[in-house]
Amino acid sequence: MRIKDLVDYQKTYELSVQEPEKFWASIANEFEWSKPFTKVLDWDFNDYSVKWFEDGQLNITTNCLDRHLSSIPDQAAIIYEPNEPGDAAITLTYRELHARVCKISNVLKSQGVQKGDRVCIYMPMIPELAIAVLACARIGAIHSVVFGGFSAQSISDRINDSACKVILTTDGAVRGNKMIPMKETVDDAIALCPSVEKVIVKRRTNTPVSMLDGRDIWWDEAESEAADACEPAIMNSEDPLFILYTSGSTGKPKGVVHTCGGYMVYTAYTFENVFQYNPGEVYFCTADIGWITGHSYLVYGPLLNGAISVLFEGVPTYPDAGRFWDIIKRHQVNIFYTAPTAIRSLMGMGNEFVTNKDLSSLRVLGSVGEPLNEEAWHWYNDKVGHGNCPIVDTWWQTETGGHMISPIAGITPLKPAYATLPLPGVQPILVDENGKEIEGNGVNGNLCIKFPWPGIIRTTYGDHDRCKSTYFATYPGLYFTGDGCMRDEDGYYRITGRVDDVMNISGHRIGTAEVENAINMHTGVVESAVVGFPHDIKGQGIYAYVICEHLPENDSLMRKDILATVTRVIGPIAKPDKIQFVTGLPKTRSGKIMRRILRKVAEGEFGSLGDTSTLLDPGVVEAIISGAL
Ligand code: 7RM
Repeated sequence: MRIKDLVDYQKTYELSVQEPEKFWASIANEFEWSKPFTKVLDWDFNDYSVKWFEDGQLNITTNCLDRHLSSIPDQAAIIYEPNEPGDAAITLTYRELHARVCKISNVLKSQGVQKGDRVCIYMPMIPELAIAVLACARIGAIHSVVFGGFSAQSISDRINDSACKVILTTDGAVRGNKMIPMKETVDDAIALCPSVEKVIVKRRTNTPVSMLDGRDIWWDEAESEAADACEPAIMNSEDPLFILYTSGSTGKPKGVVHTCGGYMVYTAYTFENVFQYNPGEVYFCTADIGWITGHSYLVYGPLLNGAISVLFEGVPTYPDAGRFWDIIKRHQVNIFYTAPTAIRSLMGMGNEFVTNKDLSSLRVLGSVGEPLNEEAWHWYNDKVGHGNCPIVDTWWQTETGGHMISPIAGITPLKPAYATLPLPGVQPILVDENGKEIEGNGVNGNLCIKFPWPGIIRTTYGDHDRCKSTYFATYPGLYFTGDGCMRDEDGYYRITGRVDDVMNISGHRIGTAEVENAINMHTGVVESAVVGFPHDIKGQGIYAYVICEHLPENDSLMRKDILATVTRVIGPIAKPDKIQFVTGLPKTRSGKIMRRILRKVAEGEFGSLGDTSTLLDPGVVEAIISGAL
């Protein structure tokens, strides 16, 4: 079901709105189901529940792997580009990937993992991370990948929330010129995780690690003894496929649950259409598999389409800021998908790293994670795409499973900094604070979606009420995205950023409350308030206002100590860029922190603080401003 041109897009979009069940059923029927579905959709956005292809049965790995064995067994599925540019890249064909996934499936089974069990994966970007994900899916275990940059505390919170039975990790990791411990961090994490029975450790760095007898086993030994065939578990369409934790405006990150059938159909459809993927093309997504982009558009979407997916272990600036371009040349990449923060940081390092590179293989460029500003759009278009690669600025979320508002490469007329138009099956609506629809064009509002699509979040693990209240209670009957959005005169959508207390730091979602809780754990801290502020490279930076018991004697040491605490509690990605010690916070009479004012001060806008009449103590604001100057 590939969209051919703009007229076809319009016709397809119409059909998807008029007859959504017919539309999605015809796409879903292109896959292999062990039992075909007869019912397409059941939904309720008020008492939230959504079911797609409910009575169908399938295994997503049959569709990612087995299905390609008769047609393209010797074609590359994954090309692994190691951290060191001098090390040989490793290609896994569909046949090889299938065999290795089966082996690890058998290893997991032999370690007691059963259908429905939760398995945590904490690994660097090596092929075994993708293999681990697919092995879980093959036996019906629910994977929960935790990004390799998170702290031991974050891992144990996530493991405990979903009672994972097994964790897969490595001895260590290499990223750029840094060596990073992995097993050691896992050891610290699971000291507080009673559910964990086994730890499976892949060798990567040959760093010495402690291996507990009876609990810890070596991946390589276990894999070498395992059989290379494993029958896929037969899953109901609505059985959970994975949990992925993501930050919200309150409390601890929540476990977003995606299910087998709908997620498969949605990631496959959007991958093929948005990138207009052609058989045999090489596709390179720079996201880590620890985030939703890596799940949907490095592993599942590409493999479902029999694509060739490049998996890069390192960082964009090692050994220098030309690394991405060297990889594109080396593997003759046709489609390149990255984040605005990477584009901006490479742009800042000078054109000499990109201008002399052979990028002639490129056909399509993509962007994801945060707004792509015009300056970065033009640099990407001119210096990387040489003016002849469409840029697909894809707007979507962990909760949406796949692309929602995005150009279709080469088909949708582009506008810099716009996600452009909704994909087939996606029905956006803008509402005001009272939930009233804002109709017409040339308007701004809160972005909601009014009809389900197959990739929509099903629940937040272990707490369905949290799912209902987070996404379906703000505007009854609608899925609320948390984003602000403008619809211009042409009906084109431009995402303006979060309207809740979620920050977007280099494309990573971090809740202000999470960072505050971490800062408040530091000894001597009484209270803190955290806001995002505009940052040239990261998109947003983190600004923390901190009240201490006593004004610190050594400001700079106290700042460093607080950063160490945040790193320990969450991870280095949540470290504030600025810490300002204050003696009071602007609060309303009811005790609510007025973040609006703190955001203005963080932006350096002291003149236009807006309405401050509800402040309990207006003097506090003057003190904060003079401290910020
Ligand atoms: C895929 C992903 C989701 C949040 C989302 C937005 C922001 C993502 C774009 C974007 C503007 C884009 N999942 N966002 N893509 N903003 N243009 N193309 O990033 O769950 O980690 O984050 O990211 O605010 O709500 S996520």
